[in-house]
Amino acid sequence: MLEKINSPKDLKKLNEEEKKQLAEEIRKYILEIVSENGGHLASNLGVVELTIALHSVFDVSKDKIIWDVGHQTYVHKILTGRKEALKTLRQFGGIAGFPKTRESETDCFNTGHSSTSISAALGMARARDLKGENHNVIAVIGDGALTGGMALEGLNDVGFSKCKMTVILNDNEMSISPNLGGLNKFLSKLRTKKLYTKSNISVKKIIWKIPGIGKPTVKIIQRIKRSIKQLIIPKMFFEDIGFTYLGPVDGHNITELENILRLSQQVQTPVLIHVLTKKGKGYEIAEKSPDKFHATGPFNIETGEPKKPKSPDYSKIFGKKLIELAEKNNKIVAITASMKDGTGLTEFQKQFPERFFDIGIAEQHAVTLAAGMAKEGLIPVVPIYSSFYQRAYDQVIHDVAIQNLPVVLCVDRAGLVGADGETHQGLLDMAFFRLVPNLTIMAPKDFKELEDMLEFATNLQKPVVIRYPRGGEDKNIKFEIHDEINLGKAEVVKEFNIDNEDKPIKEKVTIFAIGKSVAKAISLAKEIETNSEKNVQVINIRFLKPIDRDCIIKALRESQKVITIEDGTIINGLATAVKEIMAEENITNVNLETHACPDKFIEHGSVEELEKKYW
Ligand SMILES: Cc1ncc(C[n+]2csc(CCOP(=O)(O)OP(=O)(O)O)c2C)c(N)n1
Repeated sequence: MLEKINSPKDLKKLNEEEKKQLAEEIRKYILEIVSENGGHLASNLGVVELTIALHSVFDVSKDKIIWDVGHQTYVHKILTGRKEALKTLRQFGGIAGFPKTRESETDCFNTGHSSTSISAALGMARARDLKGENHNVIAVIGDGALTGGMALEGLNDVGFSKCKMTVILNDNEMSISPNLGGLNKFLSKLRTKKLYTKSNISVKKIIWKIPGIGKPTVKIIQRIKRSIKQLIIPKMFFEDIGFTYLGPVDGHNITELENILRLSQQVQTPVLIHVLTKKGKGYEIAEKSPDKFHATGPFNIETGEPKKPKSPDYSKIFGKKLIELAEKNNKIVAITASMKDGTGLTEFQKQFPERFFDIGIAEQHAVTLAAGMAKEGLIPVVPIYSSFYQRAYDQVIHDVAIQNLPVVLCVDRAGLVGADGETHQGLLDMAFFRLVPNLTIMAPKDFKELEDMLEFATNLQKPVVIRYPRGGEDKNIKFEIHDEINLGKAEVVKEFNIDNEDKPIKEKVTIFAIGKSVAKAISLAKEIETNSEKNVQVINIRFLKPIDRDCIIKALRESQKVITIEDGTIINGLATAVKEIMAEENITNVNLETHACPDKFIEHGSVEELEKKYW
């Protein structure tokens, strides 16, 4: 079947049995590709039938489907002419793991961060109405993404708008880990309802079509249905805020899905279709561990084991050290926005369940929650990926920094992250946090320094950012020097060589580096000294803020050349800080070379490939 499908038009020619067969072939195809390239497996296996049904009923040459987060669009890509290209999934120069408008017109809106689809869809629906057009707009959102504040802001407005649009709630009871919270409790009540079937849908459909009485009759039925629901499910939230709720429907039954989607087309106001799916469907190993197979590196299909053994990474080191600190200090609490495993908090939860809070995909709430806790004397530690901290910027400013509250903001996945591309690169955090008064900003050169910084931060009694990269330490550099952490003090990790007569020194070079770039600076220093007669010192800046001004001025005065290296954007990071000091101190006789990422959104590829291209 898969061979016959080159566009959604081909799909429309298939009968029920053929579509079922296609679904199985697509599963196998995705499994093979993700086991080779890595990627988001379980979420894609869960939406195979839903995607087939959507493309069977709607016409994406005019209808708009917006996929929330967008990590579950591999099936959509296969069905919209990118079957072969999917073999290059997430590779440098290959197809992206998320929807990209530049890749296909059928990717009508870029996503990557959670909970944006409903707002974007409503925007498109309102634009359609103002332009007098007539197509369908559909947002597909998971129960995890529904926990994000933006999704609820969107629902609120859609319900009020009375716009014709559809929200498909893909409910698999999982975020990355099991979905938690009050909304999940509410959904679990809906899940226990009898599933919608073809027969009760078609009766309604027929009534709808009777001229004159169709619509009023359906409205009466809806009202009765609603009041019955009110009896069974106290407060039918979706209907109360302005949606027609349809479902729940079996998300692995293509025919039932198509029926309910066709029915939704007839409703002229907002519809929410509740679709029940299984994350990892069809691959038993992923069905059993959907969290492990949410996003995975290459793995062996037979066993599910990773092809490359996992080595220690910054997130794990962070999690381990936090447990050690929390054992000694019972004020320490940890908050995660639905990223318990990714941020290294799994063991912390086991050890301190009452001091661990998984609050849903809600970074803004996470930070203000932490501020509240800090105000009352706790020491909240909040690890969030760099690109998702973008969500919580105002909360960091308004709730944490202005009140100078002791929240430890741990910026995980800082710098280039690789295969997830533009939306996930952590290149902006130094730049945007540097603007915020009262924040202390640090970055460790290795695991040991992360541990020291975390201990320092939990004792600081001020708001503090610690940023660290994805993955592990630089394999080629082992640091012997670990000076004690002192607020605003840099560390010399390689001194100038002693001047001697056999090898006279022509030029002194200082390299300033921060975070993982310090290891690169050591390699660069060796390279310069091997290939020239220059004498190089390397300074680990440690604190982007407050920056060690005295140390920088001293180095600027004694060097003929200065190099800065940082794993962030060139704007408003370390290079900018050094340039500011040079201007303020009127130091003009130093040659400055900067290494940072350009002022550009950086595509997907391996970290090594991207570093080579951009760093
Ligand atoms: C703002 C933001 N925070 C965190 C993430 C990381 N993330 C990606 S998918 C996901 C879970 C999504 O769950 P759900 O919407 O239910 O989709 P499923 O994978 O279960 O199909 C999370 C937390 C993100 N993409 N965006």
